[in-house]
Amino acid sequence: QEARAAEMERTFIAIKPDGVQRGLIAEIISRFERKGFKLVAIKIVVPSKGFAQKHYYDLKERPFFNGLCNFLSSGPAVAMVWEGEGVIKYGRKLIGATDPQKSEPGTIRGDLAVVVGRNIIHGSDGPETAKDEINLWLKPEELTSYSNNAEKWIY
Ligand code: FUP
Repeated sequence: QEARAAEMERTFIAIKPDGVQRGLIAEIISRFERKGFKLVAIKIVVPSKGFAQKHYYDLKERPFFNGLCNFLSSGPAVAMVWEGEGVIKYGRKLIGATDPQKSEPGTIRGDLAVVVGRNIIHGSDGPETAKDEINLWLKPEELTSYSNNAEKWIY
């Protein structure tokens, strides 16, 4: 059990300021939790503009970059690390397509958001970005590793 937990995949998930202001924290956490993924880190932070620019560095040439960084730094966000088999890819599935007009019903963005500039949640798009984003948002001591009773039924 311990050995398995140690090698389990992790992803970075953030509830953006719009999700927090709209009271969707519990709704979003609930979807990951009910699926069978495990929350191993969580905190609420107001990202600075500079921090938002670091987070979205890969998009720095895009026309919406400045607005996007202003938005991410406009209020409290919830930074989380979720753990589980396939959590990076399946987490993206739970979240849905970037543009909520194109996200399927049943997904977080499909059910809860309307426009791309206010799409309420972020999720790492691959193993490398997951590692980078976890390191950017969280200190090593903020990450936990634990077993729970559910996982012997999930796996
Ligand atoms: P995603 O990984 O689904 O969050 O999508 P991207 O990394 O491509 O985009 C990051 C954020 O930029 C999106 F969440 C919203 C914003 N964005 C826009 O505002 N306009 C666009 O055309 C594309 C993305």
